Amino acid sequence: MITDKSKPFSYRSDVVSALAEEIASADEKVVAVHGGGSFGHSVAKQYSLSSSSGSPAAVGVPQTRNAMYELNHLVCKTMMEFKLNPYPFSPFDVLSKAKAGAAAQWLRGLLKAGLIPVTFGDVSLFSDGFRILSGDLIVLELARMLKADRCVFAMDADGVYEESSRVIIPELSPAKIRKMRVPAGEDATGGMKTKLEVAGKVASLGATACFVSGYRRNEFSKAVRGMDFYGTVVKG
Ligand code: IP8
Repeated sequence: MITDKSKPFSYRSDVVSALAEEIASADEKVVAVHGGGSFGHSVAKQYSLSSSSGSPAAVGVPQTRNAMYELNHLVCKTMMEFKLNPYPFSPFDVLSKAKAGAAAQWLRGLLKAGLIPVTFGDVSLFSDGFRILSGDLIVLELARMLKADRCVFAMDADGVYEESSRVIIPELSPAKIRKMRVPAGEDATGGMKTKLEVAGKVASLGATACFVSGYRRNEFSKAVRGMDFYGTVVKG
């Protein structure tokens, strides 16, 4: 949604600007996570890097990582235009901290200082080789470590809908999500399937997960502020 997936390396500054403006006026403590879009995913695809199995060779790893840093740089620049104070960090800065408590303290310190920690889906070395780590899984870790009240998934649909009717489902539970059959989609990291699994787990932690269109800034704003919005809410 923050990129045009049909064109490699096409950043949608207008979309990010609108969302940044809404975050700036929301007066909430926010940690932002963005995905790969037509930056990371197009490169990962080119080199057959995936989240489900490790690639023993590092071919395509620098290119994929560089694409993510490029996108992150653009996102942070846009945020700064709206007087937000982004603090970009690699997800591994947090995941590699020995104890979740230390990572949470570090993030809380950044938030207290008025910064918006911004991180992204990444590529890294796992026990079986190089894998893509989805931004959605990072959201889950962050929600757990910060005991987040809510996680807002801004996306290119109005919410979660039934494939047959295309009617938005206003509310879901972790149990309902477990019963749903969702295709993984085109992305290297499982697209909507991963998002829903993460939302179910987030809700089981006691937080609310919100699926809202990233193109509807007013609805996004309401979701960020914890108000009713047009989209899908997942509660435990
Ligand atoms: O779009 C993927 O993150 P996602 C990151 O959140 C890369 O799944 C490197 C493609």
